[in-house]
Amino acid sequence: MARPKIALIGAGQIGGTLAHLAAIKELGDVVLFDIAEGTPQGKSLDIAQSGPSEGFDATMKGTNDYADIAGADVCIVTAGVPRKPGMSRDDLLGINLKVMKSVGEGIKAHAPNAFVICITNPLDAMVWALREFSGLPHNMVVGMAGVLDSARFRHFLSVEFNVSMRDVTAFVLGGHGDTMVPLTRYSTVAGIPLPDLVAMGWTTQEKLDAIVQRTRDGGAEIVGLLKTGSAFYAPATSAIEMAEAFLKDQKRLLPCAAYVKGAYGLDGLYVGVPTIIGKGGIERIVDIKLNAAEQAMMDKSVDAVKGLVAACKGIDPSLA
Ligand code: A3D
Repeated sequence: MARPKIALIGAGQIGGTLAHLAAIKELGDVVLFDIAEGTPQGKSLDIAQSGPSEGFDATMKGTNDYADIAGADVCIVTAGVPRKPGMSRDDLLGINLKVMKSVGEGIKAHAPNAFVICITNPLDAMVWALREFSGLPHNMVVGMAGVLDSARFRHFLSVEFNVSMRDVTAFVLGGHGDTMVPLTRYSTVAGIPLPDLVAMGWTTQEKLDAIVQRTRDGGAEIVGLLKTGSAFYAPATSAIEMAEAFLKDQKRLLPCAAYVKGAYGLDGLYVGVPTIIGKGGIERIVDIKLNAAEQAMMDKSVDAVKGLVAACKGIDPSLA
């Protein structure tokens, strides 16, 4: 049986890390695409040469030609520019929208049956635009943000409680921006919800509020430290988790930027919601009942995403 084919569109910080992880986990043969000549070829060769030590069987190919992604089972898109200190994700909209157009057309022409995971920011608007440009079914195009935002939340919580990260579950919904919605009621330590842990004296409401805010600012904190780019290790592992769920039909319940029509009262918008990922792509959207405060946060987040989608339509009339 042929190995799955994984096409990585963008061979920058996240793209290179994705390629290395995909190889180490033997998820399939990897094609690394970028418009920068030499970068995908050099990174592919370097990663292939880690094979003897790691002991993986996967081929690595670097390319500047979309024809090489032909027949890919999964495409993970990181093409574009990341933010620098002082920039918001939304500042990237104009330049990355043009990139989504060329990437969407490349996928449409060469890998129309792929499960496509978008990482490029501003995430919720870019995954929407990528879907429009590629014309793929909505259930096969998804954005990575919630897995990362939840992982950041889980990490901070595990440090606060001094428990293993494996026992902390957390949900962050809504758009991938300052208005994201960490759901404390649905976040637990081994099933014990965070509000109960506050009542049990494990932490205080003030500390929990500070962790929620740090999660919202999680990307900016790293941008501020790195100064020359944004986070890439955890974003790559998050997308690999999603790709694996698809390739292995794991039916994982993961928060992702999915196309929501009906659930959450939405009428066709990409936004972070709990999803089931299996061989059918996004197989189900889980419509959690939100309380009034959570719904208000979700509404604010949805409005921010709608504003970005409207801005895309303003820039590129073919999207209107
Ligand atoms: P970077 O290391 O700059 O890599 C981007 C790559 O895209 C570069 O190698 C470029 O040459 C390439 N590129 C530019 N235009 C094109 C094009 N038209 N076709 C193909 N390749 C192109 O950035 P990065 O890997 O650090 O980040 C990539 C993207 O992910 C950025 O937009 C970030 O803002 C975003 N990001 C999102 C998250 C989320 O959680 C959603 C987290 C971190 C970064």
